Amino acid sequence: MVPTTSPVHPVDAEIQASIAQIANQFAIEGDFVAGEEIESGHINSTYRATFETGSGSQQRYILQRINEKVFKNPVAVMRNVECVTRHINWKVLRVKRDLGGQTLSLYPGRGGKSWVIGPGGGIWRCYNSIEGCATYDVIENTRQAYQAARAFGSFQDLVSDLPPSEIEETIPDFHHSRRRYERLMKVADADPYGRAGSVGPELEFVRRREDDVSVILGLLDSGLIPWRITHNDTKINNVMIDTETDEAVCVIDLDTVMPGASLYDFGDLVRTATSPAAEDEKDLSKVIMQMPMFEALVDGYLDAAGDFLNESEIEHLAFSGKLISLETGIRFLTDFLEGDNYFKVHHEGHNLDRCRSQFKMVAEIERQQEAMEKFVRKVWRGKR
Ligand code: GN1
Ligand code: MG
Repeated sequence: MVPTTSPVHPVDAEIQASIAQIANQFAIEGDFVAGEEIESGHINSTYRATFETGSGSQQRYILQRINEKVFKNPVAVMRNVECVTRHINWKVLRVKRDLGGQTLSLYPGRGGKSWVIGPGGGIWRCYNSIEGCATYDVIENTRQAYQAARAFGSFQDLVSDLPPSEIEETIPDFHHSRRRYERLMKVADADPYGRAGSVGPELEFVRRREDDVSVILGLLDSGLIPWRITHNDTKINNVMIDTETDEAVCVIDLDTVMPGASLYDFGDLVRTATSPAAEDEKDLSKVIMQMPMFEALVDGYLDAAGDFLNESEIEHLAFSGKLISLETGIRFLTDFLEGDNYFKVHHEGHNLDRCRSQFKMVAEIERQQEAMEKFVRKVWRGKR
């Protein structure tokens, strides 16, 4: 069976010492006890540090190193994250009056910033650890799907009144699927690692769907759907879920919060939450778009975001799952052809495995798109 929650690993003495050294630069109380690695995400490196206070109680913290190959301006990323976490904390307290929930907060670092420089260089930050929760790489039931989608819908609502001028575009054209398409075709022609010969069917799969990559961009350009502040990386392991109640407690990974389309966020949920298989599953018969999971996503998302989405956004919810699966597959394939520079890989051909499972998801959605759209219309009518 596919393990569902993201794994946590012990680390050796040298890494323990580095974690301690970094943690001790943040304004956290007590003494360092232990550190461990949290294996989650393809970009940043994440550790958890446990501290003991004078009274003997233990407190955990999340330390994260920003990947500077991906985020060329990590200080701008930190400015965005500061702005978003402060705004959410403010809004949850003052507007929503929801004092019981857990939200992400940054701890101040030595030197007056919200980040510090680690022993080997690099920008590190420290967050509170959201307790009693786990992140899931594969979702277990429809309640989790409903909860996750509602949490991301609420997140879009929470950041909806952030002034766009406060948020920098930390990765330009992040969801510009047309440019992602063009870059793939260019690298396939140049073929710097001699790998293009092995991916003919995958390239053909993408070419046949060329028109799809311009659909959401066209809606944005024509004003049919609005630019919003969006999360942009709503894969299912970017929401903390209470391990007892399955309630979604807190949205994490705020590095790509930028202006975008609401559909990017919903689409990535469809890509990652409707299949019982891992993102890199090699047995493609296991990669399936499960209708009950999709239905739970629609219910959860519209319960939180139904009031502010417009008709055109609603009409494209099912399509958004297809587009983001296609776009993510294109990105994995591009990285494979470019020599695996962007996403962390754990074996040869890893990006190609990931690409193939994304394309299987595209095909699954195409097969069921009509039924998916019908379900969305039904829920939408019920809400108006
Ligand atoms: C990366 O960091 P992580 O694993 O949450 C990537 C996303 C992709 C995702 C694919 C900054 O997200 O865009 O959809 O991998 N993040 C960045 O699993 O590129
Ligand atoms: Mg991320």
